[in-house]
Amino acid sequence: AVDALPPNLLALPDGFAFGAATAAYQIEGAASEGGRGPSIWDAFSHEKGKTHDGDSGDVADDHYHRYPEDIDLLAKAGIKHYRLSISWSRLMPDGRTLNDEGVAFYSALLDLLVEKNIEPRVTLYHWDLPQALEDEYNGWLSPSIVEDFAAYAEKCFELFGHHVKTWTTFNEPLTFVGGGYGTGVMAPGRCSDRSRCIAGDSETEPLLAAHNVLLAHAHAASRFRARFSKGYSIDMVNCGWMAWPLRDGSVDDMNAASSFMEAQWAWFLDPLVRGDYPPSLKARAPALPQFTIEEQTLLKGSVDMLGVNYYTSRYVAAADAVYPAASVGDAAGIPALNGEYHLATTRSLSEGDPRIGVVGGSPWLYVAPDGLTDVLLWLQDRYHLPMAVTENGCDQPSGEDERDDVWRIDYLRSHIDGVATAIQRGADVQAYYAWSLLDNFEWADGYSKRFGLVFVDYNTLTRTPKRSFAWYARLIHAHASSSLLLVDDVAPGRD
Ligand code: GBH
Repeated sequence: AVDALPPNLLALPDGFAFGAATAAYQIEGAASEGGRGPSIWDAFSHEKGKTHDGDSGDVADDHYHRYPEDIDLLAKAGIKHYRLSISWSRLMPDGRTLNDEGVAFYSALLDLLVEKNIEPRVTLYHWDLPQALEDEYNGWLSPSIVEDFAAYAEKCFELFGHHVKTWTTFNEPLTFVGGGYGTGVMAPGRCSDRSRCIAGDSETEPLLAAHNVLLAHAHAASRFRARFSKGYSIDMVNCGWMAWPLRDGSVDDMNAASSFMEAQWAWFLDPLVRGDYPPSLKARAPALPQFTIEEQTLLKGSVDMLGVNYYTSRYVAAADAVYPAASVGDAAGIPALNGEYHLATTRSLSEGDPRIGVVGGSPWLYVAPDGLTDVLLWLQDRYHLPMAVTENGCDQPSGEDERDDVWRIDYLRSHIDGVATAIQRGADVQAYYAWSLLDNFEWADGYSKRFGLVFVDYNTLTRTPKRSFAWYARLIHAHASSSLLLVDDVAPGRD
């Protein structure tokens, strides 16, 4: 049945947390209200030709004004865990000076969540750097960012630490350094291609930005630990695909796949857990900056758990493999890390053969739930830390009914089942957050892609729960009461 719950649902331990996630710039709107300063995403989205139809987050879901309604939606679904991000330039319009209205907004939001018995998990940086810091010293490219970020983080800990126990410094550095400095398709839009970008060097800047992100994390985490201990945790959210060797039994492809996994995940996680970049990356990218001994000490062990965003997977072949041209691609648009492998969405050499999975509404999003299981096991094996799936979700192919979104239900069901399988095989996964609570501003794709459990009409800003919302509510209830049977019969809208 289309509304069936994940067969493995009850294999998820008691206390396993089901939540939903959002990010500030994607939902808040009110871009010039409440004393908010501009961020690099305001500047980027207002630049001609950077986003689909020139869309921006000026209004987005108007969550800034409608947050009580959105929190009510969480409460209605029985969602007890909510991942949100703070807009740095709303809290500190110039990156340093506290804005009382910004403090009041996040205090009210967090108060209401706690009042409704919903546990917030807060991300400090989901890509919206105060423009003032970009103007002053080129943001993440300058070592000056490290102290500014640490001071911002510390202020958030001080202001909101009584309500928030679980903190994330950064969301997906791989994505924002790749998009921001490699391909230039995300803010601040720097790259080497002068037909698209007025400044930048795609070879070196992603590596430098990532280096400063890691140092900023390490300093923020050390201040966090000076302030909090038991019951509190700090992490970074990383993302990537599972890379499976394309040709069964090919040692070259196995090496290519493992080197690809290290380029995506270990680029950030090796420094955070072990104190330094993975050797494979150092060998491949001579421009990779180096950490001093003191920096390595500060970095090592600076996360209490791992946040994992997962959407899709790829087959990976060695650079000399013969592959269908249509399936070639690179990962995050970071040339220094590419070139030694090819990515494919099919194992076959002939066009029209089955792909890794069906493709969703976004051309990169092939449905591969086994990839989630394998990513979690790969991370467990390498890092031995508790994990949370901090984002997982999809947009539906065009032509599918957006409110009767059985395609999305299918995606979520298979991936939650994939998490259960990973746990059964030894991964320590404690939470799962669906991306996203609401349809929202999907970065360069603007409002053309919808990932929400709740439909947002962008003319009226009316929220309408989709079928997947009711399904997720039922799943949470079934898991909490440890019974698939209990609620399977009362599903709304089943045929
Ligand atoms: C997440 O990134 C983000 O954290 C979240 O804000 C966003 O809304 C969500 O995904 C849905 O997209 O076109 O081949 O160059 C997911 C990782 C990395 C996926 C960049 C899309 C572009 C691939 N994203 N990627 S490609």
